Amino acid sequence: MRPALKAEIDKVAEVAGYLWQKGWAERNGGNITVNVTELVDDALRAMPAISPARPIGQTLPRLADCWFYCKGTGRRMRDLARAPMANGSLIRILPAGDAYEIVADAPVTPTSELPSHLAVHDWLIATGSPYRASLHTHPIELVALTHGRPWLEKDAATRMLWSMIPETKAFCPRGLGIVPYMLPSSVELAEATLRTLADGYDVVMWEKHGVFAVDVDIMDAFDQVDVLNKAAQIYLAAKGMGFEPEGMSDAQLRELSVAFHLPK
Ligand code: 2HA
Ligand code: ZN
Repeated sequence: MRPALKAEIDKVAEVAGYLWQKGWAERNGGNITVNVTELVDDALRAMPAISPARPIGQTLPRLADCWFYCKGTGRRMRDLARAPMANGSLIRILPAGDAYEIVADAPVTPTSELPSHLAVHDWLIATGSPYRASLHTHPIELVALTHGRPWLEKDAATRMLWSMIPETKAFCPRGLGIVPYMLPSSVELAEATLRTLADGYDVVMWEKHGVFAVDVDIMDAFDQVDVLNKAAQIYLAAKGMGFEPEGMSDAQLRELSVAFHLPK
């Protein structure tokens, strides 16, 4: 395997370990897909498939001949951290963009969320985005927040989380998009996620379930979720001490945006 591709998969394994350590990845919770097309060499391209072609369930012509590393369905993040190619696989999308085949290393079936992840990757390509990684995980304090009705109002959680510690706005400058509760793995959830990403968020909160994040690579996607969840922990720590945290002021948040050239 080319060193650049191995390095990218090693990053996925490192992040999978963090997800487990943080308690965000119970059992087989969460999934990861990374578009590795630019990292695949001719030797790998020439390799025969080790699975029959399987339908994606939709046609995504922009993904024709693209390659993805995908966590395996039912696999545990804590196992993927040790053995990424035994708990995930490299797949190739067929030229028609409606089916995929597994190429390496083992015939590990990709995440059950593959259709929604691939729809997001297709949209990222359509918009000319440099983002190549998508992450779904269950960060405890962020999920807890979505059990409080006021935090589900558009940008209410974003405003509060940004105001807990300056790093949050600096490193998650587009904030936290909100998707109301929908059945896991449903087409409706996938479509609502895409709409919310298209609204300009990199991290989307699924009410009472988890987050879906995109970024240039898996480490950056993880970092955005990590800073948001840290802010939620600070909020809850202050509440646990028995008071409502003051939060940074609007003026202080504006000052930060100017100093760091942030988009919002
Ligand atoms: O893949 O977390 O929501 C397991 C999940 C689905
Ligand atoms: Zn989930």
